[in-house]
Amino acid sequence: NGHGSCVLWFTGLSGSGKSTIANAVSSELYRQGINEYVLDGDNIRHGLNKDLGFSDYDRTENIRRIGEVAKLFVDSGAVVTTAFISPFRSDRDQVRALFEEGEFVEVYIDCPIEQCEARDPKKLYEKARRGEIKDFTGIDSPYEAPERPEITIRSDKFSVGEAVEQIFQYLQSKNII
Ligand code: GGZ
Repeated sequence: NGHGSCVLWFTGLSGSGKSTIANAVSSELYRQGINEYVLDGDNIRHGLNKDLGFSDYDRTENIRRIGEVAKLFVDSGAVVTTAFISPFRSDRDQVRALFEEGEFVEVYIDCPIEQCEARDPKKLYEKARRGEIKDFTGIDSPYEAPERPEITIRSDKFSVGEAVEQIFQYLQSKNII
């Protein structure tokens, strides 16, 4: 297992491309024989965190538990990718504090909300605008953008492949892979 470990902690709005880019990074890491794992809504919100919803309290608890799970994977030597909105700066900073210097890599998937709303693959923005979903991030629940993320990706300007390239350059520059 000749590589370092870290968590690539994606943050960004619903529809910004977090899951798509995270899964593309995961595939390429796997292809390169790197011990990697993805934590996302599919394996966390439907399992460990199925008791949690989208109140401020529940989001904070969601992120706290994901941070602890990510730490277990990093301690086992993996490169972990997480894809959650994680809207609160203080929650992300608390997760950062669990890790050694350099192990927590904040990846801001920066996309204007207009673009996310225009894509709206699951029609969730539409529902939020109609008041059918409340506390929706960016509509009636806040999103606090990172101030000093290790990596920022403008997902409205770059392709998924270019985003993956940018993340790999970072991992190589830090001798993680
Ligand atoms: C935001 C919501 C909400 C509300 C359901 N606000 O685009 P998606 O569908 O697939 O991703 C969103 C996902 C967000 O879950 P996270 O665990 O990433 O959120 S957090 O980090 O804030 O805990 C969206 C769907 O769940 N979804 N209701 N009210 N997103």
